[in-house]
Amino acid sequence: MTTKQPMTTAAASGAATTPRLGRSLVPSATAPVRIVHLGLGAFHRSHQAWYTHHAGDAADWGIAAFTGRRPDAALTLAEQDGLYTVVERGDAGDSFEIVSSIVEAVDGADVDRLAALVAAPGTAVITLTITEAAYRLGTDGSLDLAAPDVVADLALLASGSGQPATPLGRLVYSLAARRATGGGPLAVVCCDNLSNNGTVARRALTGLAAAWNTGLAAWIESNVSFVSTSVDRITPRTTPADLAAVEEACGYRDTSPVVAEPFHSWVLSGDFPAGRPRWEDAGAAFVDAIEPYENRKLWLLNGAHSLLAYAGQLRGHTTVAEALADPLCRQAVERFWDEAEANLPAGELQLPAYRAALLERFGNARIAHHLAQIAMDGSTKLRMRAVPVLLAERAQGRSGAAAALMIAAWMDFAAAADGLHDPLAADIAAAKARSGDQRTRALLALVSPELVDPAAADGGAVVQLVESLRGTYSAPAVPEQVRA
Ligand code: CS2
Repeated sequence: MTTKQPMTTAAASGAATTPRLGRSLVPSATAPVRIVHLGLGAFHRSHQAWYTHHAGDAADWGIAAFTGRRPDAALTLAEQDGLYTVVERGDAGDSFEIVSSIVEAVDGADVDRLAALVAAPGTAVITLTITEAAYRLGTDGSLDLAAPDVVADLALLASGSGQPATPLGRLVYSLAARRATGGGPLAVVCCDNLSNNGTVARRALTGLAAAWNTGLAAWIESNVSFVSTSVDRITPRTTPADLAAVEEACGYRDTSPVVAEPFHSWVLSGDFPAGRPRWEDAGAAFVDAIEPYENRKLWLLNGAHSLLAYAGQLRGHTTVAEALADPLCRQAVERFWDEAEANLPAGELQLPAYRAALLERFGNARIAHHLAQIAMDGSTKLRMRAVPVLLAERAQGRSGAAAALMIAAWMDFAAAADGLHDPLAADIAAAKARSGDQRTRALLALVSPELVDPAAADGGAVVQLVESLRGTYSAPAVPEQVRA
C-alpha cells in the first residue's frame, strides 16, 4: 500500500479522535471558480476534477459542482471544504491522494446559484455528467419535447413561475442569465457516454432553448462551443469499507472518498473560447477527429459492460470481474468485440492492445464494479453500445449475432426485473405485456426504430434473430450463431 499524502499529525500521534478532512486540516489554496459542473457524483470526482487538480495551472481553475436529484453529495463534500480522497485501487494495492479542485459543492436545486455562476464572466467551461438518459433523446436522436419532465420544465420557463428541475432546463435557464449579463462565449463539455456527445448536448440544449425563447437559442448557437469528449475511468460505488480504509491509511476521516482504477483517459475535440485548464498535463489528449476514439470506448468498453451486466446477472453474478471469469460471458464479450473491431479503423486505435488492457481492467477483482449499477438505463445505453455495431454488421451482410445477443440478454433481464431503472420503464412494461415476436418487436422499437424498419432490406430479420437469442443465459450453452 502506498500513500501519496503524508500522514497527518493526528495519525502519527495516534490521537483518539480522528480529525475530519477539510482545508484547515490539509491547507490547500482555493482556486477561483472558472468551471461549473452539473452532475456531482463519483465519476466527476475521479475524472474531470482529478484532471483539473493535476493541471499545471490548477491554481487558476476552481470547480463549482452541482448535484443532480439529491443534495447529499454536495452537503457531505461542503463539510470538507470540497476536499476528498481519491483511492486509486490497483491489483497490487491502494494509493491515496487528496483532490482539491472542487471549491464549491452545491445542491442542484439551488438554481439561483447555478445561474449566478454560469453568468459570471470568469466562468469559461461548463462540464456535464448528467447521465445518458438525461439528454432526453427521442429515438430520432433529437430532444424529446414530449417527455413529461421536459414539458414541465418548458411550462415553468414560459410562465416564469418557478425554476426548472431537469439538468438541461436548469442549464438553459442559467445560459439565459449569461446572455442577459453579457458574460460572453464559453464551452460546454459533455462527459457522458454518448456518441457525438458534443453534438447531442448542442441539439438538446438548443432544442430546449428554441422551444422557450428563439433569441436564446440563436445566442447559444453563436456563443457556446460544444466540445465532444470520450471519458474513461472505472469508478465503482464507494462502500463503508472504503471510508475505513482511508481513515486507517491517512489518519483523517473522509465521508466522501472515491475509489477508481489506476487507468484514466480523456480525449477531447472542440474549441474553448474562454480558455481551459492544461488538462494535457494530466494526460488528456486533444484531437481533431474524435469519433473513432468514442466508438472504440463506447463499443469495446461500455458495450462489453452492458453485455456483462445483463448476461452476468442472469447467470447469477454480481460484479464485472465475476462475470468475466464465467467462460460463457467471456465468450460473448469476445464475440461482440470481434464484431465491433470489424467496424473500427485499424492502426492508430491499437485495438488488440486496447482489448488486452480491457481484459485486465475488467479482471481487477479489487474493484467491486456492480453489474446492477451498469444495468441501469439500458434502453438508452444499448442505442449507443449495441445498435451501431448490429446495423454495421448487417449492412455488410453479416448477422451481428453477438450485438443482437446483448439486446436479447437485456430483454431477458428486463423480463425478470421488477422496478426497472430506465427512462422508458413504462413503455418497456407495456411492451413486456405482449407475447412472442410482437413483444420482441415492441422492445426493439424502444431501443431503436431502425431495427424494426419494415423498409429495411432485411426488415423483420433482426426481430427473428433477437427472438431466437432470448433465453440464452438460462440455457446451458451459448447458441450456434454466437459461436465462431
Ligand atoms: C459503465 C460506465 O455504468 C456504465 O454504464 O459502462 O460507467 C463505465 O464504467 C465508464 O464509462 C468507464 O469509463
